[in-house]
Amino acid sequence: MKRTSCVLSMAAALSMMIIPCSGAAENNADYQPSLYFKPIETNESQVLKNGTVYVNTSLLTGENNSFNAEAYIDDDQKQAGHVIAKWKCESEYIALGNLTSPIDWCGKAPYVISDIYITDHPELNKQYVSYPGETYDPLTLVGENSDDYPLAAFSATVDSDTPAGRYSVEFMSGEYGAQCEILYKYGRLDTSFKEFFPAGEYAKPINISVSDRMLGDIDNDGKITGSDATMILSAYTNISSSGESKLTKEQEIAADIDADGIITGSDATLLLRYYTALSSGEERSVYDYFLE
Ligand SMILES: [Ca+2]
Ligand SMILES: [Ca+2]
Repeated sequence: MKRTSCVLSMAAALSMMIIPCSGAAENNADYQPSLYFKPIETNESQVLKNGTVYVNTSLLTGENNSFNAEAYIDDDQKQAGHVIAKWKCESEYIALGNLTSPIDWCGKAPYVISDIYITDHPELNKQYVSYPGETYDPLTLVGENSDDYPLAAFSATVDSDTPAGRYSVEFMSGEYGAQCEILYKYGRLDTSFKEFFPAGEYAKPINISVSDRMLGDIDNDGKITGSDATMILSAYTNISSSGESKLTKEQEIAADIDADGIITGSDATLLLRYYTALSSGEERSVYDYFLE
């Protein structure tokens, strides 16, 4: 913790030295490096096509109710000379833990660096990872790309009593000193810096949909049939006419087949397509089917 605050004040000190940028950054004024997560699915927590994690709480045993995720930096210009990534989960039902250095996780880090600072704050449900640059040069990549290896890995444990709904693990942004920061460096001959504070589309969260049933099984009879698709279609019709789906929250989460946060006709169409495929011998699960 002490070492982390030291790193932060160094970044703050560097930020005061910013002078107008030249070279690579000027030619690509719109460019921004980004941070992203990659969740890893389990039997209980399935990763859908758009990256949303779908958790069926009826499968949670108490022993195995977490999924792992990795945090990455995507920096095509490869000028990052200092990287701080911070993320949090605001729900009391989802606990972040097991923050792990990429060296311990997969044997390699994105950058050649002597110290990676990782700080787990279970009491705040926040995790920090810092790659401090110590010179005017960008950090040296280990692989071809900045995201060949993760910045860090962690776990998210979902309480089996989690109410149905949509949750997220998100990169921190907005408040100086408590946000993600990527500092660009241009080498000894150009000692300027450029600061990025990834947010919005440059720091996408992990969305987590929690329900007590399988995706698409609206009536919770353990299988997907035409009546599930019909229920989605009526919910969509109800929403269009009165704004209310007339489904329970558990059903609403299970009805959002494409996990975009709303129930539309296309959710009904997708589920009907899967049901039709099932009837012709499709063996993949509803999760695997929609991955393609
Ligand atoms: Ca059903
Ligand atoms: Ca939808």
